[in-house]
Amino acid sequence: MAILGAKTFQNYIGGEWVDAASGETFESTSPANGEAIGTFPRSSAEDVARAVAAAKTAYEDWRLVPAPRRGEILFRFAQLLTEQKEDISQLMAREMGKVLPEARGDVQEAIDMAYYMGGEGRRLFGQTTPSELPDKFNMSVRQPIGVVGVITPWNFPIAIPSWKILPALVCGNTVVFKPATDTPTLGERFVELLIEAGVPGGVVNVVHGGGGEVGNAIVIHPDVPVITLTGSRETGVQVTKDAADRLKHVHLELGGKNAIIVLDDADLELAVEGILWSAFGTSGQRCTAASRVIAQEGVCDELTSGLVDEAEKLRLGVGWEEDTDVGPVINKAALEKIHSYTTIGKDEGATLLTGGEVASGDGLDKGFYYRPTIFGDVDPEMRIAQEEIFGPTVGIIKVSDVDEAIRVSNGIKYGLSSSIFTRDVNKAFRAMRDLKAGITYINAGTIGAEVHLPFGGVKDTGNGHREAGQAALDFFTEWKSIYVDYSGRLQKAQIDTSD
Ligand code: UN1
Repeated sequence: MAILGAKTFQNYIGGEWVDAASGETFESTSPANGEAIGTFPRSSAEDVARAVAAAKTAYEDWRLVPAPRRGEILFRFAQLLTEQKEDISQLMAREMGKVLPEARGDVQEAIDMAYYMGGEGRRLFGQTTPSELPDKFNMSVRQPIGVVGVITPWNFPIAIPSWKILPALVCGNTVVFKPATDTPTLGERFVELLIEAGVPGGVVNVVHGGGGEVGNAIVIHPDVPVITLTGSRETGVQVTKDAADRLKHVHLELGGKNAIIVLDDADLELAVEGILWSAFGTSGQRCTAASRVIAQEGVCDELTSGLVDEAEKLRLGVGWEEDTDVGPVINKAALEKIHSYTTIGKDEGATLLTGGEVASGDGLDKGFYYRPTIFGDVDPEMRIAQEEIFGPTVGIIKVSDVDEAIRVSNGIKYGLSSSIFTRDVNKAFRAMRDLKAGITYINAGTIGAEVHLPFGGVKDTGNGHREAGQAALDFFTEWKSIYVDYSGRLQKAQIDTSD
């Protein structure tokens, strides 16, 4: 169903739609059925340089626009997104593959963020505090930093750009945005709506193309002091190294290997539901997806059979059909990687309980579909229990008590999301304290973060920064401390006393 036709799109630089300097292009196709979605400029460092120059010029005016006015543009953006929510969700089901209810959630997350950050236009609070000296006034204010390089993934093609671009803008920064090459149409639509909402030319620029060319050119450009990236650990390490010489501010949201703990006293039905949603929602392609289940021995068998029964009922198909539970994975390379982990798991001695194969028949051969996959008898040290698969694969690990459960949950290099199902409030509070992760859920799965709380993880999931919530403001501004001396004489802090 070609509702789009394969349109040709351009970059948006300094308020103008332009082709790549090279004139080269790439295609976006649907992972659901291979249909052509659009043709995009394959940009290079030259295009990035133009975009950065435009953003740098625009910054000098944008930083002086009163923050409440900047916030009002975000409110208009929220309204436009709301009006176009269904249309964009349909596009997302085609270009990215996720099922419609999740696509609507992705857009809703951006609407929520737009309202939240729009409101920040009238807050962006600093502090006032007494001075140690008489007739002196002290305060701290947030200041914008400059041009922000925004590099986003395909799995939340509207929500994640909103987490980065909207706080950057309300704080007074300008943006050079590189959307993922698997979902460029959605990135483009995001920018179109920002323009319609009233963002002036040059304040947001979009440059399409690959990480090696466009992403890297943004990261190393001397006039981009701030980089925010959601991607793989490997890319995060490389970006950190490339940005180090210029001491850039780098925000990273990287991998996860999130676990759901189910204790003997848990509500099993609820746990099964939470695991299915967290493991197979978005075909497992969330940083927050659950790819490990840590089950206490008293419930492990019952939980396992419940999970396998329910997983086998999930319907695979194109995301835009309302009765589809699980859509495709993003591309052929992802499908191959996911399947390679099935082989690895079998070779390591885990028991394949269901799935473990590329799905075919009923038109599924036209896209990239993988059967929801569950491994039993998983050892915490196996590769399938340690490495991020980013697909619909989950391994069940049996443990004897809550201490072992927490130890196993923490026994990975990542630390994004975590979860425990228990009716024992003491154990729940221990988990809240001891799970080494940026997010902990009690009696819910590992996915479903809300925009007004900090989002991110510990250990190899990031570098200490958070996005969303008030934490986002800390990344997209610099603090300035201001001292106003109205005594009319030179007063020396730490040296003069007030008597
Ligand atoms: C991601 O996969 O990088 O909490 C983001 C969640 C969503 C966002 C996931 N709100 O699962």
